[in-house]
Amino acid sequence: MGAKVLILITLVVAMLGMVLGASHTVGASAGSWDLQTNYTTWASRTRFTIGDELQFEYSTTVHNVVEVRKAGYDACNSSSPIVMFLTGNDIVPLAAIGTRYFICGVPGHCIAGMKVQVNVKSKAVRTIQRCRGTGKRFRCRYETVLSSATVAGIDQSARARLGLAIVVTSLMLFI
Ligand SMILES: [Cu+2]
Repeated sequence: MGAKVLILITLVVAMLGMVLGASHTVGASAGSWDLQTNYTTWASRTRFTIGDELQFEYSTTVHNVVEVRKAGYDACNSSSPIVMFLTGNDIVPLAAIGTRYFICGVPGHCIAGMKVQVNVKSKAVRTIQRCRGTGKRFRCRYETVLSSATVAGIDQSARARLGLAIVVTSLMLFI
């Protein structure tokens, strides 16, 4: 009875881990939403998929976040914003495929580099091959993972939990 409840909980946690996306703190880990970080570099090192979220962390006395269209992004013009964020700890869900554009609306900051564009991709599933062994004996198996799993720490742990759930489920079949 108790063991089955535990197994059920493990499975639910694993599934939640798969459904929930990753949270990307803009500029992390070397920076944040500031005048020093290179966001082109940051975005190129991060894979954004549907269900993820961006987190902008900054001092409200110094910066803000304005979501704009491409023209506003290119021209550093925040006069026709899609949304303005002002809390200093803004969570932006990435709910659809496509490119999103964010700039700092404080005069001079966007031109100085406080602008980031994020390309949101579908949560494609792919298969990876995993081998382990010593000497001439190698065992390989194929594993299906979400494409974001190689980048996001959250998804890494979700995959670990899923793996655990599969092991636990297999054990249950033998009991
Ligand atoms: Cu700013």
